[in-house]
Amino acid sequence: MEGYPFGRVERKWRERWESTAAHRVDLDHPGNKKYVLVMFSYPSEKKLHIGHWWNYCGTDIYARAMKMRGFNAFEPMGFDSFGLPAENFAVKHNVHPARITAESISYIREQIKQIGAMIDWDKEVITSSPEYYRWTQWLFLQLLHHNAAYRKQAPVNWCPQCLTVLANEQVTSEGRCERCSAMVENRSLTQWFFRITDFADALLEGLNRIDWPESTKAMQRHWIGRSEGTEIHFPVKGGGEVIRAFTTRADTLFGVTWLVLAPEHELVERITTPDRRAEVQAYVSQAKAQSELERVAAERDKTGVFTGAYAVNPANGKALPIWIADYVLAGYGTGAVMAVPAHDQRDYEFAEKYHLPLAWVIKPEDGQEVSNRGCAFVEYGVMCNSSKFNGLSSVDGKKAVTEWLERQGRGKATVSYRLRDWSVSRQRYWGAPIPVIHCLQCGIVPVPEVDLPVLLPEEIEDFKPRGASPLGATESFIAATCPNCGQPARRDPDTLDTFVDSSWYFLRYISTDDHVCAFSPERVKAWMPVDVYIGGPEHATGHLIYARYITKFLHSIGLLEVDEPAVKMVHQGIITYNGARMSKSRGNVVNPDEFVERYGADCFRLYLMFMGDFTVGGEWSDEGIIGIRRFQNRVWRLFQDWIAKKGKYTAAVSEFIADSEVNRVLNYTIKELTANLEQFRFNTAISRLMELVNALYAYTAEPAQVNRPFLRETLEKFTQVMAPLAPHLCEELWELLGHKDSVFQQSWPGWDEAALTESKVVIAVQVNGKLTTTVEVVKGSAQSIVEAAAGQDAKVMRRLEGKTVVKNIFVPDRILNIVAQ
Ligand code: ANZ
Ligand code: ZN
Repeated sequence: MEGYPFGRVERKWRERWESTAAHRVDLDHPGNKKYVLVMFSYPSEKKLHIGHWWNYCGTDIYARAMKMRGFNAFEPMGFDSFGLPAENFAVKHNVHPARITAESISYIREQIKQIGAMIDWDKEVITSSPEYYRWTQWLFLQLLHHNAAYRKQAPVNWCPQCLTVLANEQVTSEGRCERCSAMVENRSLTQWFFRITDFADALLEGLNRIDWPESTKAMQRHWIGRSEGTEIHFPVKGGGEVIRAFTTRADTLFGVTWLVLAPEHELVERITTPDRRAEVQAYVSQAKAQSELERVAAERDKTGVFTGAYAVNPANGKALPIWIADYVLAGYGTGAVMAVPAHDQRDYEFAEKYHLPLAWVIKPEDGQEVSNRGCAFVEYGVMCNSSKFNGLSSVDGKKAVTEWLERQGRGKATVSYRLRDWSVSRQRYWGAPIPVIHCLQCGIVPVPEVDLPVLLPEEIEDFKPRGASPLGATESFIAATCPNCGQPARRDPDTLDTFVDSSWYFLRYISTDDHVCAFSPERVKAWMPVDVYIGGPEHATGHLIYARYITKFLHSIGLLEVDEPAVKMVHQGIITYNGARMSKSRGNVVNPDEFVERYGADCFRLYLMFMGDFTVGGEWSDEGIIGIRRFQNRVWRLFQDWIAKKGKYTAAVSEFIADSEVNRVLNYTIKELTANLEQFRFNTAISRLMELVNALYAYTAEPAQVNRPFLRETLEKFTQVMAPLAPHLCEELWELLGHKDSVFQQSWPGWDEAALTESKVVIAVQVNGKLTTTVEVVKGSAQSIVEAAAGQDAKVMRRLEGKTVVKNIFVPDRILNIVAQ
C-alpha cells in the first residue's frame, strides 16, 4: 500500500490554517489565557538550525496541547534582529545589516511556517523595526526619568575585535567576548548604565516565587552575589583620609596586619609617598589593562606594591602598611580589603611572598593548634588574641565587633553584591540610537517622546565598527537642535545593546497593534505574566536577569502589575551529533530543510522529539528518522483500513469493550499523554502512541471481533492526543473520520481510571470437550491470543499429537474448546 502522502497533506493544512486564520488569538478576550513564549532568534544566519527546530517544536506541541485543553494559548514569534550577531554577520559578508536582516527574516519566517506551528503572525515583533525600537527608546527614557539610567566614566569591558564595550554578562568565564571569543580588555570609558543593582534584593527575592530550573536560579543568585558583612573605617596616618574596607569576617579584625587597595582606588594617588610613586604608577597602569576575570583568577600568582603609607587598626591601634594589589577589585565592596593572613589563604600566600607579619586570632573550637600547619585557618572558630572579645564564636564575634564599631562610628553592618550596573551603550551601528541630545549649555537632554523614534540612518558611509560609534561620524544624524534651548547640539552617537531590545519584547507581542503605548495596560493586565518561557540555559545570567530587571523596574513605576516576567521556565536540551554538540565550527550541523523536504514536517517534529527528553536533548542520527516514518505510515494504514473495512465490523456495542486490552491501552495513553505533554516529556508521549498503534493492529487483526463504534471512538481519541505532536497528519486523520471541523477545536479527551487496571481471567481449555488445561490471559483477550497461549501448553500439545485441528469454539473470557480429529 502507498505510504502517507505527507507533501500533499501538509501543504493542504498549512493553506487551510492560513485561509481560516486558525492561529489567530483574540488578545482582547483572554479567557483562560496561556502565554507560551519561546526565545526569539537572532536572524544572524539565513537558516534555522536544528536547535531552533527543537525549541519551536517543543513549544508548539505544548501550546497546541494547552489549546486543546481549553486554554487560550498564545504562541507568538519574532526576531531579535538588532545587535552584534546580525551586524557581525553583515560585516563578514559586507552587506548592509538592514538588507541582510530583512532577507534573513523573510527566509527564516518561511522556514518557521514549515514547522506547522500555531503562530499568530499578526503579532510578530522585529526589534530592528522603527515601530519596535521607538518603544525601546521610550523604555530608555523611562529609565532616564526615574534616575535608573545614568552616564559615567568607569572601567568597562572592551572587545578589541567587535570594537565595542560589553556588559559583564557578555564576557565568558574565561574572560572572552561572548560573540567573537576575543580576550576582553579593560578600558575606562564614559558609558550609559542601568541601575540594575538597585534591584539586587528584589531579583533575589523573586527567585523564591518562580518555577524556574534550580540550576538557573542558583546561577542568578551567584551572579547577584549578595554578601553580608561589615564596612570598617581605618584612618590613614598623618592625613585626614579614611579607608573603608568591606569584610565578611569582622571577627578577624584583631588579626589585620596590612590593608590592600584596588589599584583604581581613589585614595591611591593621595596617600602614596613620593619614594614609592614610580613603582605604584607602573603597577597601576599594568593592572588597568587586565580584565577583572584575569585579575581574580584563583591560580594566578598574587602581586602588589607598598604605597609607603600606613593606617591604624581601630581595634588595637596597630599601624598597618597600605598596599595596592590587582586582585582587589575596584567595583566590589568598597575596593579596599583588610588583610588577615592567618585566616585568609590569599593573604597568607601574600604574607609569605612579601614577608608581611601574621597574627592568629581565631582558634578551632576543639582547641587544636593551627598556627604551625603552613596555611591559613579559614574556618569559623573561637576568637582569641582579641582582647575583650576573646572566647566569642565567629558568628557572635562578627556581630559583637560590628556593634562595637558602630557605637564608635568606626564602621557599620553592610551588604555587598557582585552584581554591577548594566552597561548598555555600544559603539556600534546596528542598534537603537540612544535618544538623548548633548547640549553644551543644558547637558544631557532627553529627546521628547513625541520625537521618537530617533531613526537609525540607513544611508551611512561606513557602518563598520571602528572603535567609536559610526553614527558619530555621520553628520546628518549627529547634528541636532537642543529640545531645551534650541541651540545646535549633538545626538548621542552610541546605540543600545541588543539585550535592551530583548528585555521587554514579551510585552510588545501582546500590543503590536498599539501605536500609542509600548504595551497596552489592559493587555498586560490580562496576559502577563508569561505562563511558560522556553529557551536556553545559556541566558541564565544575561537576558533572563535583564528581562526580570526591566519587568521589576516597570512594576516599580506603576506600569506593570506583575514583577516577574515568567512564572515557569523550561530549558531545552542539547542536540549532539557523533557525541559532540552540533555547531558550525565543528562542521557537524544538519540542515533541517533537507529532512523536512524528504520526510515532511510532522515526521521531522516527531523524530526530533523522540530523540530524547526535551530538557536533556539527544543524539541525531540520519537513520533514526526512518523508524518514525515507518510509524507514521503504520498510523496512516490503520486509518485507510478503517475506511476500507469499517463495513465489516459489528455495529453493536459489545459487553467486552470495557475489559478489552485495547481499551486499557487507550485510556492509559490518554492519561499519560495528558501529563507528558504538560511536562515536556514528548519522547515518552510518542512511545505511548506507538504502543497504542500496536494494540490497535492486534485488535483489528480479527475483523470479526472488532466493534465498530468502539474502534471509531478509539481512533478519534488517538487522533486528538497525537494532534499536538503531528498537527498536519492528525488534521487529515480527523477529516478521514468524517469530521468537517479542525481537530484542534476539539476538547481534550478524558480517561476512565477504572479501565486502567489490567484484569486477568482464567480460561478453561478443552480438547474435544475434555478439560485439558487452563491459561491466564488479560481480560477481553482476542481468540487468537488465547489460542496462542493454549498452543504452547504441554498438555494440549500432547492431546493434539497426531491430530488435525478442525475448528475452535471460543467463549470470550471463559472457554476455548479445540475440536480435533
Ligand atoms: C577580611 C577577611 C578575613 C576576609 C578572612 C575573608 C576572610 P565575599 O564573601 O565574596 O563577599 N574582599 C572584599 N572586597 C574585595 C574586593 N574589592 N576585591 C577582592 N576581595 C575583596 O568576600 C568578601 C571578602 O572578600 C572580604 O572579607 C574581603 O576579605 C574580600 F579571614 O576581609 B575578607
Ligand atoms: Zn541646550
